Amino acid sequence: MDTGNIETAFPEQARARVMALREELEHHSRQYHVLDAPEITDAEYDRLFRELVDLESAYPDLQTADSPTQRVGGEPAATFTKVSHRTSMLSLNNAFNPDEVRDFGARVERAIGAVSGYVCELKIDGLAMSITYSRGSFVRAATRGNGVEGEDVTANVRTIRSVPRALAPLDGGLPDELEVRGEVYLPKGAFAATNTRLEEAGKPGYANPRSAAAGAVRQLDPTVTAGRGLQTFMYAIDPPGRIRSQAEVLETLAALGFRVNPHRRLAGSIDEVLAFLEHWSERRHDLDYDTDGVVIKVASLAEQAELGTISRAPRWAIAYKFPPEEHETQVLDIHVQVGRTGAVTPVAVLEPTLVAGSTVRRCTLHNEDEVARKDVRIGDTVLLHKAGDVIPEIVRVILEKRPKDATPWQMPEHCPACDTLLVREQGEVVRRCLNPLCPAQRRELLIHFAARGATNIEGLGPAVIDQLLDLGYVTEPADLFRVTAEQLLTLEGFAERSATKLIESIASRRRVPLARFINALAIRHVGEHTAETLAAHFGSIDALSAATEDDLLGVEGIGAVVAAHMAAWFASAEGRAVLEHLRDAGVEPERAAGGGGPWSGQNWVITGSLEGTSRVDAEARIRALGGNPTSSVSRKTHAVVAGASPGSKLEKAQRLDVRVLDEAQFLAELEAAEGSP
Ligand code: 3BD
Repeated sequence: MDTGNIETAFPEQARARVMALREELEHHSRQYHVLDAPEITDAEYDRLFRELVDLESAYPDLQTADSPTQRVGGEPAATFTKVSHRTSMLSLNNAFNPDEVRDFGARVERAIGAVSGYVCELKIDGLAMSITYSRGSFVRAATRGNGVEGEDVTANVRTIRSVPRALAPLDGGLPDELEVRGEVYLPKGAFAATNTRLEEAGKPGYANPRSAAAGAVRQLDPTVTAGRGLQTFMYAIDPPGRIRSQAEVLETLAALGFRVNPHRRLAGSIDEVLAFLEHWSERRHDLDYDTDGVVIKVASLAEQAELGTISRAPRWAIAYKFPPEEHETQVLDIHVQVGRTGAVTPVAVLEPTLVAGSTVRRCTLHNEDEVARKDVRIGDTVLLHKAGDVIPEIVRVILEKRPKDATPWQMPEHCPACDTLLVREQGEVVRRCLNPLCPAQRRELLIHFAARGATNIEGLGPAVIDQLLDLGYVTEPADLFRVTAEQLLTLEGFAERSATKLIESIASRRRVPLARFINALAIRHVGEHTAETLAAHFGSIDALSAATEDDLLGVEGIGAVVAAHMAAWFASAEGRAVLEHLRDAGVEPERAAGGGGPWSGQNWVITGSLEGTSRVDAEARIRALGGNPTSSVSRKTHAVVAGASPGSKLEKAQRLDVRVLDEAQFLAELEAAEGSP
């Protein structure tokens, strides 16, 4: 329904729509702010929000204090300690077009007369954060939450490299307590990498960089946060001391050691502001982070104070929202694609269209539930956008343009490649082809095997693999090592020299690092990261294939699902055949450095102080034997060494029934192991 209809609608209808919109917005706001699990795009949310704003202004009688339009932000979630902000974090009014920006300028000038200038800042689509320094040292970080109360995420924010632990000295000194505010975000590249990693581990990826950033900030384990690559831009400081303008705020933040966005402009007039908006509407996709608009602030702090705030939004600032980068296109077909682990994914084939700087031809529909939820049909016209400017996504179907004969799409019951009945396991959203001989899986497996991150065979991409498969030269990874130059010459695009070159390149990959070899096997849930862990732990493919499910569970970072899949793969006839054939073809993964040794796979914890040796030395000796010195006690701990005044780790070891040694026993075992062959 658009506002054009609403103006002629009866108030009863308007009331019903307002109620429905409020309920819907309430729901999506919670999904977004509290659960980090948005179900609709930001653009869609904005559209609903806007519709409600328009309705409420058309029918002021329908306004209520508890409407989402009167409140911004979500309730903080329960898992982190709550903290009250010293002064509440304000929200921003939005402008959705240049006229509304002009209106803002007019309001400001009506209130205070001439304005000395505006500062334009890119609006980073991240998470608003407050960081407190006490006598120049980082002491606390809190999310914005509902603006009054947020969550204490100190331990996680401490891991972000661009957040200084100690402030740089400032001319004129620093107040004892200083608060800075800004945005924590995930660069587009780090967003893509996070999703790849999650998906490798069989977990769903994040919908966009913003929710990925929220996910990283709200991890219970700070080491996970540290590995995600969060970044920051700061824009506010409190108290401002002798600072007199927003431009100086940004300069001071940079001088203190914070990251400040370089793309800003001091505009003397609203026309200059509009020029900045126009410039960045077009160029925003070139940036390595998502920006959803521009924040325009009256530059002078004195003028800001004069303008004041109304219902927690400053009258001296406004957020201009870029028009959503959405394009209409047509769904030409819906294919189903079989992945290397048999997962079957519906993919929309689209009329090629330019979105956020590149042409989109295909777009994943994830799974059958998702297709049903959006009710995407072949022939439909859809609205397309890109999450994080990276991942194309169908926002919704434009129902008015649906062909009359379009029918709901249905997932095939059988594998499109081998006709095997597809299986949807309990609790899973995907259907899988479980036929290990499925040609589509085999193709994906071979492509994966030769790809970067796996054996990395230069010159052996999908096009060559497809031909090798078609001609019957290969069916499994080991066959790649037996392909001859004569065979290659029968392929399209090969001559004497290129054939020899590829043969050499394949031969050179008979020896690859163990981690890449493990990754190349394409075992479900085992990606690059897990493969590294396993290689470091077991040191050789023989040790790994001999490991029981329990052994695997004992490896730090390996969970029950991965352990079960690994064990099943190595026990299966197909898995064993793949390995044996590779061995017969002369493939020999390189032993991982540091792997092997008599203590291979053992996690050791040292607690308390040692007298006869230093902790660093003791840990080095554990490592030399193949063991892992770790810091926390769990059921996966092999043994705990209790030195003097051991503390809570000893208690935990006793509680979990983990073996405890004193220093003398430990040294005796060390020496015995070091003496063993
Ligand atoms: C940015 C308020 C003021 C200090 C209030 C003027 C609403 C998120 O890059 N300046 C920026 C950015 C955000 C800002 C202010 N300047 N407020 C700003 C901001 N360059 N994103 N925000 N915020 C921060 C918010 N967040 C979650 C829910 C509701 N509102």
